[in-house]
Amino acid sequence: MFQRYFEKYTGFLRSLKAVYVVNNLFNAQKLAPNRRLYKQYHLKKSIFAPLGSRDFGGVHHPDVPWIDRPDALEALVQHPDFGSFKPDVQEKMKLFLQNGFMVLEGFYPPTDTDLLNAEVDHQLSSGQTGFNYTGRKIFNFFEKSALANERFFKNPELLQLLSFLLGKPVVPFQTLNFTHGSEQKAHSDSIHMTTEPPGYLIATWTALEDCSLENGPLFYYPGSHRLPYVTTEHYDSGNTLLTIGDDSNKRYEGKIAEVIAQNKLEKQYFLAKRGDVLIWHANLLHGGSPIIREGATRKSMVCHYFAEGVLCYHEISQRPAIIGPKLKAES
Ligand SMILES: O=C(O)CCC(=O)C(=O)O
Repeated sequence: MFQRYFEKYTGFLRSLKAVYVVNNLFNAQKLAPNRRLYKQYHLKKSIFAPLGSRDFGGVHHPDVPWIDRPDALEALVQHPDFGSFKPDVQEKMKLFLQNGFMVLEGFYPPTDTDLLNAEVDHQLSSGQTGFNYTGRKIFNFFEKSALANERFFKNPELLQLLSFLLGKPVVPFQTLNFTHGSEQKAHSDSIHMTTEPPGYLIATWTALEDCSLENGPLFYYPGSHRLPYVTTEHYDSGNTLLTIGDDSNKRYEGKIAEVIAQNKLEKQYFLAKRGDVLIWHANLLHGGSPIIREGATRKSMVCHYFAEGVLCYHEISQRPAIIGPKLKAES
């Protein structure tokens, strides 16, 4: 109930770390597995307290995801399960190491995307679902739609591929549905969904209608996933002991704009066809382009997955991620 209200709330309370601590206490059971992880990562603090990259003192656990290691390509082709993927997917995985993303063209047939669009429209118009505080995102639609949950979020073929890429089983964490482009500035998901060790997040972006340069397509910077992770330690977040800096996210986006300019990164647009699925690396810089044609829709769905057994938190809002048992893969 509180959670539902807070999803839409944009005011001052969002900046108070104490509010998240209270929410953590309400979710004590879901946070309990973190006790073991805090010990493992030598974190000497309560599992209910705020949590951020600063707590790790700049020293990361040596478990680097296998796709980010220098010998990744060799390890990939020699992996005993590599041969179980179709040849075209194998080639895409090799490019994933280099680019930080891959596209599965026409992964979903039009019947699936039509059904999901109809469910989103129906639930929006009947008030069963709505946009969160951003005004653009329908948060965790999978909780209200068996189709979104089973066919899209927990699609067995995707779960297998994502788990293979991360080298650990994935834990489905959250979904975001869009009816219009996000127009979100370039960012890496790792600032919003962070892991220790870093890099144990992966995401899918599914086109539920065709994209063009006019309806705010997704964009990304190939290869940017190899740059160092940017955390609140790398820009002036405005965070204090008790509060999250008011415009921490805006300042972060400013920092990322600098990183893009310094590294002369080249932007590419994802002019997706309905049913295409893009998979991106935790640290790939990406965002949503401006909507050129006023009112143009751009229906899409984003799914985020953590790896099992790592510590998950939210670096911008400095709090542990709450991963409910019902969010876990059913298998
Ligand atoms: O779909 C978009 O426009 C961007 C989505 C995005 O950046 C995200 O979910 O992290």
